[in-house]
Amino acid sequence: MTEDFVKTPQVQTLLNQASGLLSEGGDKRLKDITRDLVEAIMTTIVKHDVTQDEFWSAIKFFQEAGPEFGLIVPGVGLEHFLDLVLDARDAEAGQTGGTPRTIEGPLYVAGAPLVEGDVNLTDDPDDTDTLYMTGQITGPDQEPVKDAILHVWHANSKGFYSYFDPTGEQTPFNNRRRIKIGSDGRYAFHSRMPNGYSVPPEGPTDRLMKALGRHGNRPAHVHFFVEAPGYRQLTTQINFGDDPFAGDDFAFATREGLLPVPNRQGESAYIAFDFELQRAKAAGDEGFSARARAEA
Ligand code: MBD
Ligand code: FE
Repeated sequence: MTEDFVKTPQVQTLLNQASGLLSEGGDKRLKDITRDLVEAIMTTIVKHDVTQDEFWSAIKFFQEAGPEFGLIVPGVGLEHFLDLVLDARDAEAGQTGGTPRTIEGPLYVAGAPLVEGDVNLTDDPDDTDTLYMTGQITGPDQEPVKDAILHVWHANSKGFYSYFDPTGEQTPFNNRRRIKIGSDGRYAFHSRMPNGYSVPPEGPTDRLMKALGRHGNRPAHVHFFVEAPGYRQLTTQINFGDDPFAGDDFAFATREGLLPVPNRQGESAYIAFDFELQRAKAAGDEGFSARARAEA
């Protein structure tokens, strides 16, 4: 049997019926996308001679994976792919330049304290070195961006994020802040050094990664949203350039220009990193994607 089987009238009619294309109501765009997605699965089944056992074990995997979908999406490269799509659309529209975007990941929590000045991010005890990060947020002509809000979040020295910590040892906004930036665009914060993240051991993502001959580790990193009136919202992160996983991130978030090497001096480490934003052009450029996010 070849993949042409999917193109037979019997299967094509099944696809049109199942995706609602022959029904009156419903959402036309959802019908079109459902149809092509299901057809792609059918084609994959035929192409690889997928057995009954393989198919049903895949379904069982998805049923168990539910809560870890936010990890599987970056793990299989889909979240980075979305960045590549946005980059390509920007290039087509001539909207380029500035600090590269990179993936948000599933561990942001809305509602972190809004603070000003030289900010401490870490509320909870953590016996490790101190990270000092400083820099400036500018626009395309190097003008300081006024009235920005810099959202920062990162893991603790065990690689765990507050709110999502399986040990339950962190307060809800540990290592999470929204920093209100003044008219000079400058920011400064310090915190306990994060360590790299690993997916939950033996969970669905870990099992998938192992079955693919891969791992579920990320280098130590710090996440950012940058928002400011008149500028395009930026989602990005810096990954520590000297981390063993800097060149082998399971989530594909590391990018050229986003891999600073911390300047380590005894128990302190320093990173200087500037953000350059694009100017907002289209409606909605200033705002966030409609992704569902945790809130505390
Ligand atoms: C993370 O901390 C993260 O940043 C991403 C992208 C995926 C999983 C965990
Ligand atoms: Fe992260």
